[in-house]
Amino acid sequence: MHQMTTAEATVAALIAHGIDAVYALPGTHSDHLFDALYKQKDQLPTIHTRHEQGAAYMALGAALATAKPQVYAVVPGPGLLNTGAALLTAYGMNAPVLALIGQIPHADIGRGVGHLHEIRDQSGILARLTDFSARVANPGEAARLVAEAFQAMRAGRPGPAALECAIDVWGQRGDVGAIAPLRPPESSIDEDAVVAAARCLGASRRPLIVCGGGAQDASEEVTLLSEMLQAPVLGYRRGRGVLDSRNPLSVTLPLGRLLWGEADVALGVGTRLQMPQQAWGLDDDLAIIRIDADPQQAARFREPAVALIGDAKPILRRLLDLLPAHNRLRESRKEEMLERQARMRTQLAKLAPQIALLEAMRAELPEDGIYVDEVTQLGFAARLTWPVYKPRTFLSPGYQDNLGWGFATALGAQHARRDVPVLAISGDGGFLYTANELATAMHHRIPLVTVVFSDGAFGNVRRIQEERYGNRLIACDLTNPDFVRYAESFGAAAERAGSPEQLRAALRRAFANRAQPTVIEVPVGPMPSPWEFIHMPAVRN
Ligand SMILES: Cc1ncc(C[n+]2csc(CCOP(=O)(O)OP(=O)(O)O)c2C)c(N)n1
Ligand SMILES: [Mg+2]
Repeated sequence: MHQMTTAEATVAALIAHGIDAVYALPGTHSDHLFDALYKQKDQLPTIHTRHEQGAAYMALGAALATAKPQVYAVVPGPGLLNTGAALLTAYGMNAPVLALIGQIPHADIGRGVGHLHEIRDQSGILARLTDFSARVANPGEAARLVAEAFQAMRAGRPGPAALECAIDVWGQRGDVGAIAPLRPPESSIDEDAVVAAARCLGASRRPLIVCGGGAQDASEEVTLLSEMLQAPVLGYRRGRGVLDSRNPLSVTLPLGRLLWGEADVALGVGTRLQMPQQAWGLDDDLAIIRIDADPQQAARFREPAVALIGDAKPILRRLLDLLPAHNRLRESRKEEMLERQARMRTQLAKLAPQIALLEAMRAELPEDGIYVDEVTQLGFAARLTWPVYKPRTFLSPGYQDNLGWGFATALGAQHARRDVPVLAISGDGGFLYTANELATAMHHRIPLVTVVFSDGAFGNVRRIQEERYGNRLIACDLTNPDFVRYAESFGAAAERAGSPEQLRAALRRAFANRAQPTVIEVPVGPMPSPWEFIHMPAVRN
């Protein structure tokens, strides 16, 4: 037993769980916590931002880039709500982000007295936003609750967790027992189900593998399985990079949809399988096998032929052991897939302006460099055409498609992964959501490279108004700052690039500069619509 404050015990528990940074914005409700962080600042640096959303997005980006849990700390009420979109996105992306949130004095919680930053039912709000949340009520339970939060972030379907603590409780001193992680829960593999999956896949004539974010740490296994089955692997936003894009069996939309239409067995790995099942259709000629950490998810649209519940990697390992005994002889689909990919590229060439800029960026971002996506014309096209060579190098916001997430998320990715370059792309609309965090990039010397495509509009919204609403344009034109001068005013490196060639040259300079963040503005015009390649009609029914 040690005598410690709640805050000291919490910080010691974070360190015991391997946390090496806390993304944070202080305030009076967390003064004791920040004092405890001060005392451990060599082991556990605090990275402060200029807005709470920046702290939460940075934790999210760090979690996505490292596959490890990350932590942010903010004041209650407005501080918490300022992190709301990031916490929601972390939930949607199953990202292990721990939110440490302040609270008003313990004795007044729930009384509606009007304390600074008081918010009605904060614990109820946290419980809606996460699958695990708790209030730390004394120093003795801090370490245990931190350990439970970390366990919950990894058990079953991963995701964020939240701990709140009252302003007076952070500073309370008391006896603190063991500060250590809990053992991960035992997981077992349903052997009968794996045999059934091996039989079904082994007998299939046209298998398809669909990957989501839950497959990111099973790249090797998916690659081997795809080879064994000669099965194409579809990844769209979160599943990109599980199978290297240079592999002819690696597909995105819209080729994936055609393959869905032809498949007799589809294996979903760590994916909601929402678009294929809801938009592309289901029929009795398609057997679905699911590998998912969440049993409810696996059966959401239709009871699958086989459900394998648990972590994808060990389940796929077992499947790879069993499959050879059941697998039919298969001819290589390499030539067929190369030919179909080439044909699809001709169709996608409709997106030529986006593709030329994306190719320029891909040519300069090293193979293991991390691309962080945004809800922009370039982003929509990147999801279809950007070649991804390694898992966790294509960070896209999943079904929240949360405009403005990108820059601060990329900042977190670059902070946590100093060893590789990180490239954030953004429209002029999305960038200004968190562009203030350029100050954070300067202060903490984070050499993120950002490309801002400025068309003076919420271009996506504008095109929809033009094409579908008789050109009645509303709330879509933007008055921009001079992005180069704006970035320079923070001390960042900045330049303007007027063509794909100029963008390449600017990026080469930017990636060579590890001392500073860089912003490159690329003025662009209206771009062709990507929707025919994304919102596609059913191919089965
Ligand atoms: C949080 C959030 N708010 C609003 C939207 C709706 N939305 C989707 S794209 C878009 C415009 C994006 O503009 P910009 O970043 O400039 O990219 P562009 O379309 O011009 O390439 C908007 C407002 C969204 N996806 N997320
Ligand atoms: Mg724009």
